[in-house]
Amino acid sequence: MHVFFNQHHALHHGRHEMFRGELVPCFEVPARADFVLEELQRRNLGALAQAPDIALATLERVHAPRYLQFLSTAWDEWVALDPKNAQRDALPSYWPIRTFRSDVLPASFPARMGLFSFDAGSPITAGTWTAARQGAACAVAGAQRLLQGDRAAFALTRPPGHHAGADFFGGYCFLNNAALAAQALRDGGLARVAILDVDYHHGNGTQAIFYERPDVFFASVHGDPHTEYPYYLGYADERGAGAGAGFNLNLPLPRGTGWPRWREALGQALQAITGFGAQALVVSLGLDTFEADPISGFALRSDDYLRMGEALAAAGLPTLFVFEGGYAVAEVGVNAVNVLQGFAQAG
Ligand code: SP5
Ligand code: ZN
Repeated sequence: MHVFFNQHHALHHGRHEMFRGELVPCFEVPARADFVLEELQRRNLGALAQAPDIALATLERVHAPRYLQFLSTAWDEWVALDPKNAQRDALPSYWPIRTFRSDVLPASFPARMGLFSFDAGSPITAGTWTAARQGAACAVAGAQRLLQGDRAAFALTRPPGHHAGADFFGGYCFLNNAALAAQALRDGGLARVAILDVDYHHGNGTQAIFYERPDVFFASVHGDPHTEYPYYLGYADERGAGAGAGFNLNLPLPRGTGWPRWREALGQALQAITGFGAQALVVSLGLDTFEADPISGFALRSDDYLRMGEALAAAGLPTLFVFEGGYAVAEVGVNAVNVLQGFAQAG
């Protein structure tokens, strides 16, 4: 299986995120991707391949031009506010919640930062734009492998992507790698594409991007948003809207959920995807369902990820894995590669 590793990922290196009134060290750290790469090499799984740069027009298939414009200049604008900002991460402080306008683009950079984000946990750093763009390039390159007939590919992207919407960042995500890959599969000629999101957190950005579309089915198994981030989306009654009605499936599960119940939900999601008639599958592969994850509440064990890979293989679809969350840093490599190995050995 081809592995597209974002060689620029470490250029995105947030120092702090806001948590309960304090700046705490970021959970989403560069070492995460390095551990996955090391484990791939240890098991001799996957052929490392280089992704070509991604064109702005490809990003615009999913993201709004004014958002991309913001993101591409954000760091320079942040430092222009105060040269001392070069030593600090950029975090938003203001948000245009209901009754405020979002059609006007304020001249103020902090005001625009809030317009294009939904939390204070996703710092922008000097290399965020370069890293995010190259991560997206890896996802799209993986999609191209499937279009060329490969059974599977792995986009080892960082920063993650599934919380990012068409015009907002948040949840450590800036560009929606999985959505860009699904769109590339559509643009490459596949009529029906499915995205299955197995990250602990609901993929609110991906859902929103495809919510009114019948050509990309979105299914997600995640912590119940009544108690879990991102709180404001991911409920079971969200089934899609307009032409997309019926093409969105959320399977929220309570904190403490272990493998047997999780596996049942996966089966339900895969059945819906098969029924939809998907021609290819994009898996938003978060490993924060692991029992030792520091910010999540499920109880999957390392061996369960082998079974997860086998179950995904049984769907019989060309499959692109896109790396998302997973913050038990020392174990994230073993868990991610277990999914890939379970998948590869099943067929
Ligand atoms: C891609 C992804 O997995 N993003 C997740 C973003 C979650 N951000 C909110 C984190 C809340 C931190 N809670 C800390 C609990 C410490 N015990
Ligand atoms: Zn997550």
